[in-house]
Amino acid sequence: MPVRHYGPVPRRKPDPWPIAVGGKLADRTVTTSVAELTDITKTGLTADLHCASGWSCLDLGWEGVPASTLLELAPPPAGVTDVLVYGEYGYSANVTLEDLRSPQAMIATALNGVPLTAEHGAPVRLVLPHLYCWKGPKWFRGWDYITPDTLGFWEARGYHRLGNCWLEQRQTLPGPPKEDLI
Ligand SMILES: Nc1nc2c(c(=O)[nH]1)N[C@H]1C(S)=C(S)[C@@H](COP(=O)(O)O)O[C@H]1N2
Ligand SMILES: [Mo]
Repeated sequence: MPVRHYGPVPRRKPDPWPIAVGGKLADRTVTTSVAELTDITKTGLTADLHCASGWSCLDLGWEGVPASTLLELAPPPAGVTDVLVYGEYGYSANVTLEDLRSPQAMIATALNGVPLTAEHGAPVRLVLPHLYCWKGPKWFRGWDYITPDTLGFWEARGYHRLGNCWLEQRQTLPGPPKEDLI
């Protein structure tokens, strides 16, 4: 499995690893930790991981907590349709609430029977199998409730707002007209 990310692998792994859900549309910020979440529920998931640059890893065995558990702890304010999910050091991706509510959306702590390694996102990463995996931060730190015009790290640089891999939503820009291609 390739290792792919922007920036450094975090050197410190505080225990408890804090997770915060809030943002300016929320009336309060809910803080929790990986340990607290795994105490509530634990689940497994077999899913593929698709990178927008063209590779996929099939049938990965994830273990962790359904994203719905965190959504229940910190419910979205009325009328909110989008979140900005965060990783350590400010990495972010915008995701629709509908995508985050997917039954396969998971906050994963282990892969193929062993805890995540540092370079694959220890202690926790967000897994959204139907979206390109830039939408799933490694070293996951929570999310903010946002308006749909707020973009994440790659989305602000031209990557797709939705990023559904089955629809091949990689770039937002339309690209050159066909007659310009040689
Ligand atoms: N925090 C963080 N998470 C990230 C990224 C990143 O740059 N920072 N890159 C994403 C991209 S583009 C990919 S392909 C996957 C790679 O996961 P892997 O290194 O475990 O294969 O992590 C995703 N999660
Ligand atoms: Mo990627």
